[in-house]
Amino acid sequence: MLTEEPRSTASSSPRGRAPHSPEHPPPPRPAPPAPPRLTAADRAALLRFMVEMRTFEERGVALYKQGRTPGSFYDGHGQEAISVGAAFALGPDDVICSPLIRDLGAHLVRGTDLAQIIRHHLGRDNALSRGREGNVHFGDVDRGVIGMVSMLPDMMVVAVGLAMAFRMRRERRVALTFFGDGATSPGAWHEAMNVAGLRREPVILLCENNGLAYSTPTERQFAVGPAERAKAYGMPGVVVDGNDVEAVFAATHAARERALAGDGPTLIEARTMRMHGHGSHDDARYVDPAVFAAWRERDPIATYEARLRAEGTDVDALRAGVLERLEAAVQAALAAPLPDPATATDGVFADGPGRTLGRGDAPWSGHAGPEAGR
Ligand SMILES: Cc1ncc(C[n+]2csc(CCOP(=O)(O)OP(=O)(O)O)c2C)c(N)n1
Repeated sequence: MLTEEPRSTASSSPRGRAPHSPEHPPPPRPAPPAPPRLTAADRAALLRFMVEMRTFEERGVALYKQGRTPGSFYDGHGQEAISVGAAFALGPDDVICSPLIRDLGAHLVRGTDLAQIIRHHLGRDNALSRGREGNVHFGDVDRGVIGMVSMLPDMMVVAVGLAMAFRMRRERRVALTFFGDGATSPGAWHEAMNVAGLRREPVILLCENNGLAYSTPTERQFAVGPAERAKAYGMPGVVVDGNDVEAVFAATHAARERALAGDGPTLIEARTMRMHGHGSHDDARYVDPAVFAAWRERDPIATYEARLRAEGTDVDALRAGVLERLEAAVQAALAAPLPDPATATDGVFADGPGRTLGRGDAPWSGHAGPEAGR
């Protein structure tokens, strides 16, 4: 059974150190280390994950419109740099709880096979949930990725709980959770922020601020932005360009270092734009076309691709490889069997021992710390 380390005396904080009240500020810490240098192979991998995400999602929208995808279809067009850059900064034992509907890139970086995800979207039997759910609530526990629930922002609470368990077990790992700007309004967000900040849990709270909660613009949603509010909960709030994959990587890496050093959570507010409606059923007519046009100039893939091309990466070959793998996986998924309706309730309820979280197997190249590549 887990037991909490001794605490609650007047002179000790939840971490057994001096409380960081205004009278007892925490000792100054050295500046965070510079972000690790990304190699050319790392950069190509970052671009490949983003291209994979967008190419698949464009295909997914088409399949949805052809009536071949059950349920609806959601995508992260314009936001690819966030889930890819953040997941790339994690170590294999860290946990993502959870990638949301715009975070396919995080699944790919963790090592979940794209073909598996395509089968899942098409509701096939040999897929992640074996056709048991639409297409948004999937995870991959074997790779340390917990699936989401739709209630905003309930996964924040779960992520903070995971981080608490890591800390109590003295494990050197962090939890990362994604959420939208819309998720910062309900009460659970404030509860999670409060506990995370108070107890200095090793959690990274990544807000994808795309300016819209469904059709509600942020100026009609909150008076103070998420990063500023973070300070009120005792953690830094870092604003980062959510369309710059390396900026997201660097911010997440720094937040991870901070968490591993015992300094607690960081809220990262990645500013971006959702370049479609909320889902394939939403034509986003509530967004001024000029706003889309301005953000299109800052497209995270086009800008990064131009940079890598100038540095000598064979972007055309990279894209051709992605397309070839994608088409093969789509065709195989379309030919794969649907589940037998008689088994619809099999595996829906937990009936065995709990499963242990597995590790991601993304192609880290040393930047995630000494444990990378173990
Ligand atoms: C508690 C709760 N209320 C309402 C909804 C319906 N809903 C689903 S997504 C969404 C908007 C989410 O906006 P945001 O968090 O900014 O994420 P984005 O879709 O912009 O990525 C809403 C209102 C929900 N899932 N949960």
